Amino acid sequence: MADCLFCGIVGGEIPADVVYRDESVLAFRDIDPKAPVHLLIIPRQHIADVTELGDDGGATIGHAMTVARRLAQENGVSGSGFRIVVNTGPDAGQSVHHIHLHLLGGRALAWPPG
Ligand code: DGP
Repeated sequence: MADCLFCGIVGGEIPADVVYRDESVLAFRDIDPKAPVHLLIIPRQHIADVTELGDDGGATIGHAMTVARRLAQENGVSGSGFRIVVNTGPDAGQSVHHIHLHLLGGRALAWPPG
């Protein structure tokens, strides 16, 4: 989608530190990390947020979750623990309207989040 930052990363027009890619998802390091490990996992397809997920959207997100599990292992946080966050809409502070999983780990994470 035009004017979508993460579509620009998918298309290669915007540089990113990509750590994983396959036919349906891409994962890259967050530009403003909130934890020692802070990765974003996104579908290649433009979906704005969870409210825009279609009936078949669960498969894409399920796959993204599997990729997150693998990246948690590869980044050494699988045993210590990690958090997967999907901010949705204004009250959650979503700033990029292309659905993404945050994978956060490498430090103790407070609960509840702010
Ligand atoms: P959210 O607030 O949930 O929509 O998260 C958006 C995240 O995207 C935020 O943690 C910062 C990250 N981000 C914003 N712009 C860029 C960028 O150009 N490159 C990368 N790698 N991350 C970005």
